[in-house]
Amino acid sequence: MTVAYLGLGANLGDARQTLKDAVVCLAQQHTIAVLAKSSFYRTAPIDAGGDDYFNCVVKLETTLPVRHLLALCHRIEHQFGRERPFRNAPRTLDLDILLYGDHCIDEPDLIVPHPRLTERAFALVPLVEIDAAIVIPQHGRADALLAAVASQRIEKMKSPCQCPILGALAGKNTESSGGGCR
Ligand code: PH2
Ligand code: MG
Ligand code: MG
Repeated sequence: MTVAYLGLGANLGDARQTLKDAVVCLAQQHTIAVLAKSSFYRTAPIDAGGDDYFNCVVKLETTLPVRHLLALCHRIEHQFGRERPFRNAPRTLDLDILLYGDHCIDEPDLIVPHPRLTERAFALVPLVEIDAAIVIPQHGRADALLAAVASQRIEKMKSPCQCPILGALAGKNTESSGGGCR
């Protein structure tokens, strides 16, 4: 079992609903246990155009090797209608592996910790919300990096979980949320 952290982002379509459904979809996977989910945040696009993003971070435990987890992320993005017309194009759903245990991977198509994690408030802030003392391999404590990204606009949503998503996560029940894998 490995503890991993995924960053979720969306800025096309009903982005907030998509994030809710995507978290339920992750929780429905037999190979994954969702341990925690951050608040949802409305964030300014960084190095990207389009509307504001909604972002959150999910902490999970998985039996999947990292390559299988990456393939699962791509499959779920596809199920949620992800298209890739150009780099950093607006997207219905982006699922990034931020951390995978304390592994450091540097391969052409997979870099872990995520190479831009330390520079982005939309990933760091929800990560620290979940685990205040988390350490990013090769970088140190994540909370020590927050000051450097303080100029990036990020707004915590008041009640991201008014929907029955927490119940859905607890019981792995899709009926109550109407969400989950598409
Ligand atoms: N993702 C990007 C590029 N820029 N900006 C915000 N606010 N949120 C994102 O998730 C995001 C971004 C590339 O994946
Ligand atoms: Mg991304
Ligand atoms: Mg991505």
